[in-house]
Amino acid sequence: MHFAKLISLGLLLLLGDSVASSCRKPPLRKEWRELNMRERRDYIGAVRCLAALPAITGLENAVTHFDDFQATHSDQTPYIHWVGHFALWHRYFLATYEKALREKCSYQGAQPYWNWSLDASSTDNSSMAIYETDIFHPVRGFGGNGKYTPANTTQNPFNLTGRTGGGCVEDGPFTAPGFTLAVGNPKGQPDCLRRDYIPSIMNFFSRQNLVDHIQAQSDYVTFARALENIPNFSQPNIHGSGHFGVGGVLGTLGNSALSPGGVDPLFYLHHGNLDRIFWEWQQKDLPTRYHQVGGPVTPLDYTGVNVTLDFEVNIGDLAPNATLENLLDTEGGTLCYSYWNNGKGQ
Ligand SMILES: [Cu+2]
Repeated sequence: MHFAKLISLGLLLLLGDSVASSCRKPPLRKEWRELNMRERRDYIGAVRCLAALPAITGLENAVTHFDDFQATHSDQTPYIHWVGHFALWHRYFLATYEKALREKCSYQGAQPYWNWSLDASSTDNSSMAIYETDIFHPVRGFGGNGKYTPANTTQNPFNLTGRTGGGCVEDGPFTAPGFTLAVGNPKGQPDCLRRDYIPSIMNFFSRQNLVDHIQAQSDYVTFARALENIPNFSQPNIHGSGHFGVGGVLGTLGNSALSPGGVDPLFYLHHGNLDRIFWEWQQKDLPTRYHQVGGPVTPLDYTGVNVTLDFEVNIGDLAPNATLENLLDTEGGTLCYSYWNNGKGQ
């Protein structure tokens, strides 16, 4: 009697568990500096592996599977920024990249993020300290800046000042010719990864007070709008921090030909932090924030049609379309990851 009861209880538990979610043991994302040296090596090795696999999408100029992701982002760029689905499109894109690293390149860990607010100077916009952390270390991170290269007005349409680089990244794991980017360049002439640090943007756009302001928003629509702010360099927006603070004008992340930035391997750590900020905001009221979206379907059209829970995002051949509702829960089955120590770090 007792035994039979135990068995049926066990069956019920098993059943309940499998119905509740198909996401078991979600990879736990950490800040880059929380990874030990072996974990960092594994992650960088997996990115290099992705960049050695052949392209599968057939998108223009894509040669490697790493290019596939860059080409998908470039293709979709006109539809996925300053819209209600900005955060969820990028969440899906990033999770698909994480999945590719794990499934195609035997990576065992989670997608790391770069919490730039930890390093931004709160008083000195010209401080270079943010670039002197392990993120940009040649061995413990992703390598550093390119050599200073002048830019003309066509290349610098926003007339950004304070550029410090623009040439090929010279050290670390992503230098040419071992690592090159085919998308956005003439066929058969892949370019090196370039960086063009602009410290004033990096420090000004990454500060914790901006993140606090965004996370204090009471609903999805105001949160999403605060997250992107306006496409104007006179006002800080945290999305612009990594893009233009690292990519500047001639760098891969800031390159306006690949608007709003090509895909430096650091793109995924920068967007990882935006997703962590979004995830943390969701945790404050999960019952509501697992089921709430809004904001414009068309970029910057704040009085027009809003996205709804059944709105589908598309990342081309990288993964099937997904509804926004399915992307709100990072452990709901369509997605399966979470954040280590509630995204709070050590
Ligand atoms: Cu984007």
